[in-house]
Amino acid sequence: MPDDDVVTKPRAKVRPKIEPKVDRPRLHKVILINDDFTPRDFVVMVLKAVFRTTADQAYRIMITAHKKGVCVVAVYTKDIADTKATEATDLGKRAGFPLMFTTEPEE
Ligand code: TYC
Repeated sequence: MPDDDVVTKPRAKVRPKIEPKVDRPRLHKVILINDDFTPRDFVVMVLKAVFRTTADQAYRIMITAHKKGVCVVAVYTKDIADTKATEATDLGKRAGFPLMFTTEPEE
């Protein structure tokens, strides 16, 4: 049979891919809490300054917290989330407002 002459190159063995066993750090949400005293413009200013949002994003986050009571601002590693929440809360405190940011781990 002429086909007997055909030499098939052996295929390289496919090695199973070994996934590195590195757990990605858990992310933490920064949450904005509504209150009755902090002016809307002040909340927007803090969101832009600390979380680097656009004016539009800041307004949407502020108005969501205003209407629903809370709003997730962003997610970061724990250290950064805690630092930003403290920084933002302190800006309110220094201006005499009860503005409050908290953090919680993502599921
Ligand atoms: N509720 C505030 C007001 O009516 C505005 C506000 C919005 C304050 C969101 C805090 O997280 C907040 N002046």
